[in-house]
Order: sequence, then structure tokens, then C-alpha cells
Amino acid sequence: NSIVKNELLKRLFEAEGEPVSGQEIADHYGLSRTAIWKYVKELEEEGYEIGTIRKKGYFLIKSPDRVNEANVQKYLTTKNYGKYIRYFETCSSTQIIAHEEAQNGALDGTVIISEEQTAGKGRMARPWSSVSGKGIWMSIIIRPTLTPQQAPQMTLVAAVAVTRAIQEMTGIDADIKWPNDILIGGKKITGILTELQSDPDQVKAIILGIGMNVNQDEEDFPDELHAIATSLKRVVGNPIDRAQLIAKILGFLELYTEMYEKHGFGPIKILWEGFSNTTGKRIRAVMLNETIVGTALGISNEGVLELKLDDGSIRGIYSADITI
Ligand code: BT5
Repeated sequence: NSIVKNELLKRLFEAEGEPVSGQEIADHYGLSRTAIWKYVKELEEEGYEIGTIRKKGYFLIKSPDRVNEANVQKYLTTKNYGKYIRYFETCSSTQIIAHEEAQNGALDGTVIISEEQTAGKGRMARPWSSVSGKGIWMSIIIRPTLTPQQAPQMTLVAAVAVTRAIQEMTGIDADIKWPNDILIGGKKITGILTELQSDPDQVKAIILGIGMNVNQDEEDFPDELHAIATSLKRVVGNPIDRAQLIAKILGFLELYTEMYEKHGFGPIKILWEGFSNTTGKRIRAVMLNETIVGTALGISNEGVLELKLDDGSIRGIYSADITI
């Protein structure tokens, strides 16, 4: 079963290339050495390269470029986030699976990750391109103590967490475009989708979807995205370890969510403003029923975008697509 296989993998990682005794694991679980050897073969089929030293055991040569539980968890420094990960080679949308898991009582910080999504979605059911093995397509189930009215602020909390993770991983300062886009050089690198399961006065779960373009080359993007999207690899020039980046995102997300719950939106607002490319700019806000143009003053203490219109009046924008 997969518990033993995960334990084997964990020990191989922890040993950092030193041999791990198959006999010892076999004894611990009351299994035969052949059973352990079968798990080794399964891991090799999944792309791990594992060597054998007679009488000493197995050692890890190389792990595959996969964002599975073991690869992500070896980098994790969090208390809760990512302690439980459900991993898929492919799925329709990690949001859909996360909603089901949340309904079934999944714990705070549960993460759904997929190598590929066949029906990845953005806001208002727009399609989200999620090619296999190149990006981070994940949904995190968060159970904070918040009212439904506060939930949109979680998009901004997540945007700050993702931007800090990109900064640590690559040294690049990305821009946050209110409310849910992260851009580098004006092109979209990450989109955030915040969905809710809620009672009238208390959030039950926030399903936070993060889609990040990491190792795509130009030809991995559909034509319609060439002008507006890019990947970290295209910006930095070399591939990025997605598993490590996921661990960093989860680390900052846990930190900032906790900060937000304890101290309110104030500290997040300060961080957010440091990364925003919207403040001070003349922008167009396209909403469901109208489009307005004005100068972005910044965000309010509630995370609402404040726009100064040409007649001098000030409008609070709760949800819109912004063009700068
Ligand atoms: C978003 O929506 O930006 C939120 C995207 C959230 C995706 C994640 S992936 C994990 C989880 N599971 C899901 O099914 N979804 C979440 P929005 O602001 O509405 O932007 C959508 C628009 O971004 C599309 O209409 C395209 O123009 C563009 N787009 C689509 N795929 C893209 C990509 N891979 N990179 C950059 N832009 C993209």
C-alpha cells in the first residue's frame, strides 16, 4: 500500500543519497524484502532513479520533475498547510475536487495539486490553460474565522504570498494587478481564484485556486495567450523547481493568513501596496454592467479598489477586470 511506499520515499529523501535499508523497512511493517523491492520498482516506473548497494540498501539518485506529495513535502516548513496533499496526474479542475473535499470535511490547509487540468477555470468560468508538467495548478482549502464579506481580501493575501515566493525563488519582483493577477513585464504569470463555502455570517471554507506558469516555453501557450502570458522559465532563462516553489507559496500563505486573522488587513495592505502596479495609474475597470475610467487611488482598509473618476467623485470597486 501507499503508506509504505511513501515512507520508503521519505527515507530515501532524508538519507540524501546515502543507502536506506530495505530490510529495516520490511521488518518495521512486517513485510518481505520482495514487497519493498516491488515498491522500489514502482517508484522507478514513476521516474525516480534508485540505486542498490548489496547488503546496505537503496539510495536515491534522482527524483522526477513531479509536484507530488513526497517532492513537495520534503521542502515544507509549514505547521498545517500542505500536511495533507491530494495529487493527480490529471484532473478536470483542482477547484472542483477541493470543493468536494471541503464538503467532506477536509482539514485547514489541505492542498489539491494536479500536473494537468483538462477544465481549469478562471473567474466567471473563463478557461485557464493548464498544460501538463509545466505549471503549478493547485487549490488550497483554508478554514479561517472570517465573515463572507471579508473573503475577497483572501485574494489579496494570496497575491502577496505568491509574489513573496516568486521573489525568494527567483529574485524577481513581480507586480500585483488588482485583484487577482500577478504579472512580470506586463504579462500574466499567475491567476488567483477565490471561491467560498459559507454560512450567512461565517465562512466554512475558502477554496483558493492558484494557477502559475512556471516552466512553459512559448509554444506551450495557446495562440490567444502569447501576447498576454509568460512563464517564470521564460523570464529567468532556466527551469524552476516547481515542488520547492509550491512549498514556498504554502509557507508564505500560512504566514500571511495567520497575520491577517490575528491583526486584520492592515499589515497585508502595506505589503500589497509595495507590489501593486495599479496604484496611481489611470485605469479602465470593466464590470458586469458598466465600464468606468479613472485614476486608481489605492485599496481601502477592506481591500476595495478606490477609483477617482474624472468628475472628482470616488468609487469603490469590489470586483472588475482592470486594464492599465
Ligand atoms: C484567473 O481568472 O486568473 C484565475 C485563474 C485560476 C487558475 C487556478 S489553477 C488551479 C485552480 N483550478 C482551477 O480550475 N482554477 C484555479 P481570470 O482573472 O478570470 O483570468 C482568466 C483569463 O486569463 C483567461 O480569460 C485568459 O485570458 C487568461 N489565461 C488563461 N490561462 C492562462 C494562463 N495559463 N496564463 C496566463 N493567462 C491565462
